[in-house]
Amino acid sequence: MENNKLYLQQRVKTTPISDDYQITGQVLGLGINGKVVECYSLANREKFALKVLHDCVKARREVELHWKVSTCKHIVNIKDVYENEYAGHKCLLVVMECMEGGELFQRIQDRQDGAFTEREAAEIMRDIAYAVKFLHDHNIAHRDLKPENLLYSKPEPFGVLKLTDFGFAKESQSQELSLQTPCYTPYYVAPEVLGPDRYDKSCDIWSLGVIMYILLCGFPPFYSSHGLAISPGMKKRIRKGEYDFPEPEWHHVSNDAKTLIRGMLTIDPSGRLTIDQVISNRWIAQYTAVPKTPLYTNRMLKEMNNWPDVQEEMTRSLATMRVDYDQVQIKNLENSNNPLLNKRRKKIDTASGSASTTVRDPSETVI
Ligand code: I85
Repeated sequence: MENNKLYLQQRVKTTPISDDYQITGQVLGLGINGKVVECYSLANREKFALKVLHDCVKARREVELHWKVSTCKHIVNIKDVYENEYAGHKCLLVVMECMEGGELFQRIQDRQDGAFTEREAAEIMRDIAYAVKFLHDHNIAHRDLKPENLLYSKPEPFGVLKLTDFGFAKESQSQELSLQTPCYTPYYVAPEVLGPDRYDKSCDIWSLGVIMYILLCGFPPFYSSHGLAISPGMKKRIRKGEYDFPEPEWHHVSNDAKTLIRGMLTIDPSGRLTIDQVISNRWIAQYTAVPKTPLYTNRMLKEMNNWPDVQEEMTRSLATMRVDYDQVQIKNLENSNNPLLNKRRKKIDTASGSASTTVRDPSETVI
């Protein structure tokens, strides 16, 4: 943690951003945490996107985590970060590569020449899964994987698909635990102590499942037919994992694709696929062998004039999921009644600081 802070402080510029960039009034997007506007490098007139955040702990965390993973090909790259006073407020100004191709589903909807195919969907899923693997390998859960955070770097037919917005990203506890609590040997660690890490990451896998479902048919797996966003009935269906693959849209979609979706849309987070299992699934790993079955997706997206509702709904269910999973974690840690862990706790209480409760060789620690 200390190292990360140092890393961020070292690279945040405190000089005025106007020394290096010209900020135009053009708004590219509105996030919950800040506005994204267009700017140009004074050095070479190159266009960039600038995200303006209120300088606070949450904003620092967003920038820190985003910066850490911004070397990934499928994650929007951070170019510079400034800490400037702006309109009387301390702000963090994040200069990013400008994604000029717009949002993923807008691009699919705008498609003119022929139908979007299952193979194309598989390639897109592989790209998103790569970004998620990069994050999870760095012990970071994104927790806000949704269509509007998936952008193309250049307009059709070019561009690379990238993930953005780390406003809800969370570093897994596992690494910190190993640094801060060196008193657990692997034998005494209750599974739920290792649990939180998995729950945060499994939230991303659920989202991947929802995105894959929409890619293959153009509508989400859980949707209230009467058009009202998140009804009690829909919430119940999500909790029970009740969705299907309706005809005619799903008729020609491969069983491999449906099986993969089921693995990601599993209610029990501990039974859900991990990102490594997703990446090695043959529909993803061998996407070039996936049939070029034409899909209903672009037609459905065009006809459905309630895309904002779909987005809003996904935003809300992600919020619910983050809250639910956080509660599960707190509960698990406090209520943990594993006999071995209790014994260990007693031992720590009575002999705190003694050599027997300390892992001397850090390589022994698995968490
Ligand atoms: N470029 N969620 C929706 C945008 N380049 N956008 C959002 N959180 C972020 C906006 C609201 C994502 O962190 C967002 C964030 C960062 C970006 C971002 C980053 C880099 C862009 C909130 C564009 C763009 C640029 C030129 C043209 C076009 C889009 O958004 C378009 F094609 F749409 F015309």
